Amino acid sequence: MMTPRVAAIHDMSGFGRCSLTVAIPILSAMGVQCCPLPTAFLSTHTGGFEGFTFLDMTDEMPKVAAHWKQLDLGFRALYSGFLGSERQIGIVEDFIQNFCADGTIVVVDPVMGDHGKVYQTYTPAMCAGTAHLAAQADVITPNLTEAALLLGIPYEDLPAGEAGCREIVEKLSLEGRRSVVLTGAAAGEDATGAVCFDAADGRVHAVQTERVPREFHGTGDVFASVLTGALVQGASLTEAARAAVDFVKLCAERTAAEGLPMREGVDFEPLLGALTAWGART
Ligand code: PXL
Repeated sequence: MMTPRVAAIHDMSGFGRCSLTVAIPILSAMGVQCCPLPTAFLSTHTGGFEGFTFLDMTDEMPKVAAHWKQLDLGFRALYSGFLGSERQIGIVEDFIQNFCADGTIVVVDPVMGDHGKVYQTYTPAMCAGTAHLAAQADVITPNLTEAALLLGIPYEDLPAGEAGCREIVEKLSLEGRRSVVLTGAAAGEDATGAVCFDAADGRVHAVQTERVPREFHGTGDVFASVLTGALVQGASLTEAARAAVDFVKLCAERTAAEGLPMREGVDFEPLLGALTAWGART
């Protein structure tokens, strides 16, 4: 079997473990070839660092897409995340149009914010554009902050509890046409994980684990990367969400035990071995 290939449209942040520095090693460990299409190059991510550099790659992206098209490259999944400019919304939409074939899985992580706050570089126009882009996805992976932005309601007004999460994913499913994996979604006290609407069966599934009582940066990127890798390797949405929930939990436990500063992300590198069974072939 050919090694499945994914186009990963995210920023590259040199320090802080997020986006491409997470997606590339995770997909590789899962036996998936990751082809990065960087949206920006930053010295660090924007959560908890002052004075980060930001090189916008908007002008480069259509040229990369055109070369890949000329090479007739095909991708099993298209996976987008943090974008660097408003113009990139249309560029990513064009990319999806151009590279979507039979069986291509389009995963859009509608990266916009966390903990009720919008990220520093995300303008209101970029948030509106992200909702537009997400309409082209087969699967979206918002956290609660992003779910509120996609629904156009204040974060504080999100429906609460497991019943609330179920309501949110159903509302975000575009009448059942799109799968939704809501992250950081607790179905009970001391629990956390994902609540998923699966467009394949029209049902909502809660995929939960015990909560590690601390906040971490970059867990959304770890989660969405494992989810994408598992989907590409043939898992159902619920199986993929289970793999992602379990791996993030493993990372959170290790990072909490080490007392790593939040802005350094989760210490996932020593744990990549837990993912390699996904890529094992006889
Ligand atoms: O983890 C999402 C993310 C990705 N990329 C950059 C970020 C963030 C969140 O802060 O700053 C550059």
